[in-house]
Amino acid sequence: PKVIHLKDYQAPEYLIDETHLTFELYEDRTLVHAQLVMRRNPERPAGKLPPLELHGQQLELLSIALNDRELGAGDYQIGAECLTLQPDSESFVIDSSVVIHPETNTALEGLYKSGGMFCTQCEAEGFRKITYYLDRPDVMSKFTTTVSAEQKAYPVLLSNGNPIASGSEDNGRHWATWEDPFKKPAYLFALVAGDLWCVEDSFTTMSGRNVALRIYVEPENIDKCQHAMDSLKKSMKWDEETYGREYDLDIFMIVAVNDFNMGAMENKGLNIFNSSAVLARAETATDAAHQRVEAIVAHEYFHNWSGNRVTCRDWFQLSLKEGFTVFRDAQFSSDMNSATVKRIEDVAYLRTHQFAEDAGPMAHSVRPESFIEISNFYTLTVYEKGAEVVRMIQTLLGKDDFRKGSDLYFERHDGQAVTVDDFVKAMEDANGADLSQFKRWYSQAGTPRLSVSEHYDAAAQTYRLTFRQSCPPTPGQPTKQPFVIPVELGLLAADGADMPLRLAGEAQAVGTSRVLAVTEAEQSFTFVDVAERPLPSLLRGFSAPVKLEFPYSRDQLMFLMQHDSDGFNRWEAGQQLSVQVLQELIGQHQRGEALAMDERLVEALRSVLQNDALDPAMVAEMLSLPGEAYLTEISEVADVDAIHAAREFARREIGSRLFEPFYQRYMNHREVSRQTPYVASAEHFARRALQNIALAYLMFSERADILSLCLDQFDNADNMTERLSALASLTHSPFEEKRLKALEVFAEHFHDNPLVMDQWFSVQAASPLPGGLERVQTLMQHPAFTLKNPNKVRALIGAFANQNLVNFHRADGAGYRFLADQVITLNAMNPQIASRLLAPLTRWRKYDDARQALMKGELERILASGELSSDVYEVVSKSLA
Ligand code: B3K
Ligand code: ZN
Repeated sequence: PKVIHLKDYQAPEYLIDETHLTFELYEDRTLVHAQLVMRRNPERPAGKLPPLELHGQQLELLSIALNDRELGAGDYQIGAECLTLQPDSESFVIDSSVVIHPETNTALEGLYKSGGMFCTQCEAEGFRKITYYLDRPDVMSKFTTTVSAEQKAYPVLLSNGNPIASGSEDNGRHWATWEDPFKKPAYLFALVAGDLWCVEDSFTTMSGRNVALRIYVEPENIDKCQHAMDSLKKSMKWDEETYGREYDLDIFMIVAVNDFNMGAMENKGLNIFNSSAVLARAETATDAAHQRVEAIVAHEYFHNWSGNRVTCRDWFQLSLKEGFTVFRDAQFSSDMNSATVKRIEDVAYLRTHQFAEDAGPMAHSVRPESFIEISNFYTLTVYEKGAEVVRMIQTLLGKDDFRKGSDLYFERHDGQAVTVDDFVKAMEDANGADLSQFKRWYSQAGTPRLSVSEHYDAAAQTYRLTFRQSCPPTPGQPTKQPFVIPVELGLLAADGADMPLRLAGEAQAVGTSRVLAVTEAEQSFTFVDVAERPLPSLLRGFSAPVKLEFPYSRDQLMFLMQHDSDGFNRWEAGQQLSVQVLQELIGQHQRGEALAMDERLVEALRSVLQNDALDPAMVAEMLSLPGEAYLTEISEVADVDAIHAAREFARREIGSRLFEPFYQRYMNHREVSRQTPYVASAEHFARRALQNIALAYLMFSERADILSLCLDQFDNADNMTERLSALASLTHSPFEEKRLKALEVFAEHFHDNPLVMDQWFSVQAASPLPGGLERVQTLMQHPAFTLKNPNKVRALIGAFANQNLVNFHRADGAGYRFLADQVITLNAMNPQIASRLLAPLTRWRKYDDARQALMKGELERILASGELSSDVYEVVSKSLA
């Protein structure tokens, strides 16, 4: 396999001004005709015409013509990845016809069939599986697309842009032609043909244009589109208000498909979505699913500017569109819901999963230097850390100046394929800022550590904070230069109030919460007029993606939990307190001692639980102990069993010590839920979140009356959030008979709803009760399960390997063997899913010697298993390096 390097980037030799495509869809083959109006790239050196290399994979060539002259076998060469020919003029037209086989395409890349419909996924390099083309994002072209298919099975024929013509033939077939007036790279191409129904609405843009909005789904799902439609309209409005971005076509379409490798795809004017990211209604989708739909609809819509109008020059720049768009969708979600809760969720996710990636064998910078398979680089680092990097730019510049920068970026680069450097340059030029050192966030991998020490001088009334930053080595990067780390902070007085902040040298205090930029390996800041010894609140809102170290005592953390004016840091103090307590329990378990938990955590949580002034969503977040995966990430060597035992013990202890307040909260909230029709809004999410976490804690009591409450909620809830939480609590409980009965009733009721069945698989896959692997193996035989559907693979196998740590890591290695077997099977079917599924095995360095050997053994077995896709090969070989 070939390694591709950023440093080797060259502009294309040829450009494609116009692309005219014709698809003839049949059950056993598809014919694709492509007419490409091409010319030499004026930006490349003049002189002799270089050969033209068109990308193409798995294509059966029927004919190819240059300027209407049919080419013979001697006029071109076909390899596994390219067709090469020699143009004889600066401008020319290529006509090609190929046969492809969407009906047998299980990789779900290029043109494929999902159930009874045809659909496409071209990003990153899927278009080359459709026709011969310059399949690279810096080649932007205007497309027209004609699709023809049998009318009865495929009444709906869609592509990018606006419909311009359609008709029927007398053989039962019909056709439609679509024209996209905007130049775009091939990765944004889309086609859909199927028997679909649509929900229709409209949006009037800021300049008064009317845009038709359509969500296409299979007929049985037509009642599950309203939430996505509402989310779309909110997103369109928000992007106008927040970024001044208006939609540009007369129609915007979303299509939901069941078999899809990721969440969704931002194809111009025709977004294609995993049905799990569109369909949502109270009875079948949880609150979390509703919020995910809202966020993904927004994300894909926002790409119309950050991605489509301004796109990436090459795939090393992926974070240009992804980091920025994740940042934009996070801002949107925090404006629509509780901003603090959204931040807590994002940070918990980043610290658990992206930090693990950054510490593992696949660690790479936000702008990677090289790759074997680009599909492997749609990562937490490119997306989530990329979003943090954009967020830091906003924190350093301030909101208004950030907006000036984004305005300049969109204006300057509209219609272009650009780089991360261009983005940063726009931010600099709009504000006269210098972000040259800051750009190390794009080039250096790894999670920086920031350790902080303090010195208070009572006589001088000064308070000095000293910051030391370092960053561990990552593959290919043994040493790192200092980052620019924005640290938002405040100083709390003994009464809990924020003190005014005046740095030495300043004429007066500037606010009570401010951002300091740490730029050196070691750097101190001295505050003056500090009348009493303060308690620092550091990295407010998680102002930088670093590991902060400050020697807080448990009492200080409890104080911050009560008083910090920053909501995020109140939660963070609680997490740190929990981590300290859990680590103590882990140690006790490892030494074979009886577990005994620090009272103070229980008391701190009691006061949170009894505080009616707090947003219930915040209370729910604060009552959630750090997850096992996070405890793993922060361990030097993770002791899976001790982590699980400690956390379970703590949860039981909290459940029993706080039984009364939990019971009260539960009864109150359940009563309101009973009397209120389902609403998908922050206030209602919050109530249900606290109700359900209370139920989970109460269930630890194993009391019959609590079991009845749980069963009642399971049987009678009018929404999936309550029903599924009750099922999850039962599934993790020792009431075997009730648990099996509930699972059976649920499956009976929802067997024809694949997305609900995914939840059913996940709940069981994640259950820590002994015998987890065997349960998962049995479930793989269930009629609703198939390896061909990525959602099913994620729901069952993914949930087992990522969320059921005690069972996956069982000491005999059977969990690892099982996962490797699935990876080997999927490697041939769907390389992208196979490569993602194997991530847990790549983390072998975190475990004890025996487990390390077992995990590596499975990676070696995958490597030796035969012909590997580039996707799986890259991840396995790098993990063993
Ligand atoms: N841009 C797509 C991801 C495509 C992944 C291709 N392997 C979805 C998104 O980030 O919006
Ligand atoms: Zn995206």
